[in-house]
Amino acid sequence: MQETSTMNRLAIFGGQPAFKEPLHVGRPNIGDRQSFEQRVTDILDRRWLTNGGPYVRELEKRIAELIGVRHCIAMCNATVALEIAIRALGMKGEVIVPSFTFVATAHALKWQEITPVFCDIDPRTHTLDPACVERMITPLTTGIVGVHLWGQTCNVDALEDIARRRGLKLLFDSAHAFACSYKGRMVGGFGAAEVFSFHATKFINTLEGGAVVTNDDELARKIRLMKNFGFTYYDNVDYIGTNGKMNEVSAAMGLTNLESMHDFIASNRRNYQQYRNALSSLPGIRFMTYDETEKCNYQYVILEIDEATAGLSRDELQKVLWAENVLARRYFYPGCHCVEPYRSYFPNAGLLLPETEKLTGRVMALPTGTAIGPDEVKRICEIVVLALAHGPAVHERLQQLEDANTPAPVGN
Ligand code: T4K
Repeated sequence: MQETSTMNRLAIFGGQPAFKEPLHVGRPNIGDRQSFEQRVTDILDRRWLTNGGPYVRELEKRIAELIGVRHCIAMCNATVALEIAIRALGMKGEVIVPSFTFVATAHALKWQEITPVFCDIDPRTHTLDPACVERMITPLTTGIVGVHLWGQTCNVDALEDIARRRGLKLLFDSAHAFACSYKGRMVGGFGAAEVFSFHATKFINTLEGGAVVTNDDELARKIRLMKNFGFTYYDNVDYIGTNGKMNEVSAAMGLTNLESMHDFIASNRRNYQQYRNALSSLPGIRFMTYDETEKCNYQYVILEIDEATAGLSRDELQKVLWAENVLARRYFYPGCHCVEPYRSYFPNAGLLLPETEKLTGRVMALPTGTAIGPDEVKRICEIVVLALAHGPAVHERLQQLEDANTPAPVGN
């Protein structure tokens, strides 16, 4: 009896939603406002707003020092940074890439008529499975784009070995892995180049932004030209280029946020540990864990829900959470191979992607970041525990709601 009344507190049974305001995955981390405002004032006073201004140059220098690379080229976002890096590396034909990533990774290739060849992942790390990469290589393959998803690094050694042996260019989409390390070295120094995202939702944001980092002097020179229309000097264009420049206000935000980087990591790590303590031993739940000897930004809290053991599917659990105003996300459902234009190009790609297909039905990202505190995490965990403890009743209730045509809202 008492059990049922507790269960009835869930919003899907008519209880008050746990939160008045929605809790998002991806609320921006924001550093010291006064420092940011001071920098914006400086920008306005200087009237130097973009085109390689002093804050952009300072940000590039700070990032290169932090990562330990020779070059950092700041850009307007990571998608354009990927496009430019791919082009500067001379990738063409086919490039091997995971399907289990944000669609921008695949689009950056297809945008320039390169075929993304989707490769399966290691279910433990959610990153490219090197054995699958090797099997996907054809005479048309020119490169590999690995993605360090959730700050979980790829098997860099194995991918570098394949790239060397097979004469392929290796680029990393490191959008999620700023301030993370692999074997004690900072992400950013691997492959031919790596690309960071500084989008609002990322660990360090520049509002919108991204960067290419590399130790290759010639590649860096090319990328610098390409992101500025190919200009080598006033009136002199030496190269085909585009506009990939970062502006000064974005750089000011980046510099401000970098100053709070350790506080952001501390908040993220505290949330991560709290979620992990409360949820990781639940039957049917697998919690994404990280090598504690490496650096990690803990920007994502990732669960996998095995319906057979948990008693609820990922989508059911997400509906329960959305009804409580906890907007957990199904990143990256349904996988790039299942969205256009790739679905039409490769209708049977799923047959070669069994781990990706399994994971896209199970994975869920929970709200974290500096906008979320221990009270919120505690309440979210209580909801998950309660829902899973009453799997059959929750399942039945969701079915009733659906039959009554009032499904709880759901998004990715
Ligand atoms: N490679 C990978 C592996 C990536 O994950 C991404 C981007 C890229 C490449 C490309 O990087 P960029 O070109 O964007 O630099 C979001 C972001 O838009 C996207 O940047 C990010 N990955 C992806 C993982 O997440 P959506 O479609 O989920 O965005 P949206 O609008 O639903 O935002 C997520 C949540 O964040 C919202 O529910 C609310 C919250 N939010 C968002 C913004 C923009 C805020 O609270 N404040 C904000 O200002 O893609």
